Amino acid sequence: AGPRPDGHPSPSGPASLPTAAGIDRDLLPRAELDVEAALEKVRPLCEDVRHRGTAAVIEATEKFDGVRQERLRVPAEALSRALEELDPAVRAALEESIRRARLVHRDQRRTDSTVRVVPGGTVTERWVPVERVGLYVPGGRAVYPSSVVMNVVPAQEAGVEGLAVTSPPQADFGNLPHPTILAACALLGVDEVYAAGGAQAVAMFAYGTEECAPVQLVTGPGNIYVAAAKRLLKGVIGIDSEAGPTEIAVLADDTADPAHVAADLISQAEHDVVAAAVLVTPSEALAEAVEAELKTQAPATKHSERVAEALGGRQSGIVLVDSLDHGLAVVNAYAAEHLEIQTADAAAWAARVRNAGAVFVGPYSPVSLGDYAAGSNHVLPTGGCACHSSGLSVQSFLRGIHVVDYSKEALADVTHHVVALADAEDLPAHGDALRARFDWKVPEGS
Ligand code: HSO
Ligand code: ZN
Repeated sequence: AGPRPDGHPSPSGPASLPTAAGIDRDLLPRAELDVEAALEKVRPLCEDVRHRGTAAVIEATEKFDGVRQERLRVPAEALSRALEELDPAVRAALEESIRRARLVHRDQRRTDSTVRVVPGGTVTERWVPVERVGLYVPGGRAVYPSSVVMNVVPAQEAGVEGLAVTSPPQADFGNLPHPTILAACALLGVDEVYAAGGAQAVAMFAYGTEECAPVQLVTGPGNIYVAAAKRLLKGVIGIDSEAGPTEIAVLADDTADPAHVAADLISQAEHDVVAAAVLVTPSEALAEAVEAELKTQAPATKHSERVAEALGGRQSGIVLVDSLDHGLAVVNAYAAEHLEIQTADAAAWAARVRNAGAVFVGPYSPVSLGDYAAGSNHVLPTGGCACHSSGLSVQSFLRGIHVVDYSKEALADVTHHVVALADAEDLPAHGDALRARFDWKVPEGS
């Protein structure tokens, strides 16, 4: 990346970052996505789907995807056919990916817990899955059956009963979603699949149509119109966090293999011209060696143009730091979606990471492993959101409900406190609701 027009230091070359304690997050450049601008475009479309249902989705699909459909629901035969025709090596890989993800996500399940607050007074936390969830799977250039796994497995392990998947129809595949997407659904036992994409698909999930019952939660990444529809309909439905461009940060010292570091940076740059690939290192020798590796590896990769644009963008670069401690402060401030630690004693450094979507420890845990087959989830917070949010998990599909159960005596014992606080808030009827149960007296506190 070249020098920045706003006068901030460029991430390539020695950056004049402040001390480890006070990293200015504005010094760490990021790609920006203008979802707000798309909101006005998707608003009438969502309203139309709300009022006219399937017909509106079909019309929008014809307009935006150039595909004319009779119905949106993918027939069961198409799902089983896609699975039969799936390349056996891809099937085996998907099965292993599902198996590992299940192991990890099953362990995230929560058990109800009851706290006896006082004799006769309990609060139980009950974990209840969302009833019906809609999963958006992008189509077109990005065909990610792995993302079907990463969304469906936690939902299923959480106990979600109604699970519907939607993905844009592809003219090349008989106006159905990409066959690998259909096969992944079939492997996971998801039989409710729709051939719809864009904002109209999110509206279909949110409001329901003749074909598709409304869902309570929509997850999954999509283009800017999908993101805008999710933002617009949030409240009608719950949504997962908005997925921004992929990011990889690597914290490395001179024990790291520059060829591996470069390959990992390129792997995520491959996603998008606005993907971010950042190396943070105190070693000038490593920085130079990685730069040399990038110069040979990047032009040789299949999507070299996309990769070159991503690596050359202002969101990518090499940050030279004074020490690994300084580097740790930088990566914590950056809060990358993916953070690799390629240093001596990598596990100890990883333990000190506070902000990252997921951390990949040591030379044999590259991000690509996590993308497909580590067992971890690859739907992770981007854009710095890792400092307050987590990736997709079983928890994303559960709600914890407090169940309060007090006896007469237990309520009597605390009534004077409730009355005192209600009066302090000038909400005396709140206190009266308790006093009414005790002949309008305030029982003496114990
Ligand atoms: N790295 C992406 C996930 C993905 N990679 C899907 C390949 N396929 C965001 O975590
Ligand atoms: Zn990836």
